[in-house]
Amino acid sequence: MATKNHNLSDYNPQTLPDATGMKVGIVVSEWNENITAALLEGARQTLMRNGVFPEDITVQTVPGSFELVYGAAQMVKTGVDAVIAIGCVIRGETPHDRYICQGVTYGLARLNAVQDVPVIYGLITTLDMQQAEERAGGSFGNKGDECAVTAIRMANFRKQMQST
Ligand code: DLZ
Repeated sequence: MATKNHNLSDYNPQTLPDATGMKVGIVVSEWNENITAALLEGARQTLMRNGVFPEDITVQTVPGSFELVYGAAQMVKTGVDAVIAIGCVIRGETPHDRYICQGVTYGLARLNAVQDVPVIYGLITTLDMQQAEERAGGSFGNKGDECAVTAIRMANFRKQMQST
């Protein structure tokens, strides 16, 4: 979570494992596309800045955040080392948004529990568009950067577990 003391784009590159040769799948929701496109770009740039080759990044879009669970479940089967799920749910006039957030959060958590490839939670859940913009390259940084760093760390974690 972004706070006044934690910018989503802050990380120490020297503590990151070598990401050369890592394959990363990114599933992106088309809802609130102005936000999710910025998150995607942040994730792609941070992956490449840390050694992931552009051709090793696979991007697929889904209609809305609720479809991220299905998208990620399919993406993990393609031989990637980590999957990043990117979406943005903004509070509406009804509780509908909360059901979507619950479904996505539970679905992605379950995927992490039952299958082998780490799935990274890139869902922004905000009260309004301004809060989303602040977390998509604005004053709180870019959640896509945080997801890319987490994907590299978790792919490396998996690699280490497999070699023990
Ligand atoms: C229906 C809906 C609503 C109201 N709000 C959002 C949102 O803020 N962010 C988002 O990513 N998707 C939203 N959706 C679409 C659902 O995620 C889903 O695509 C549809 O309910 C169809 O399954």
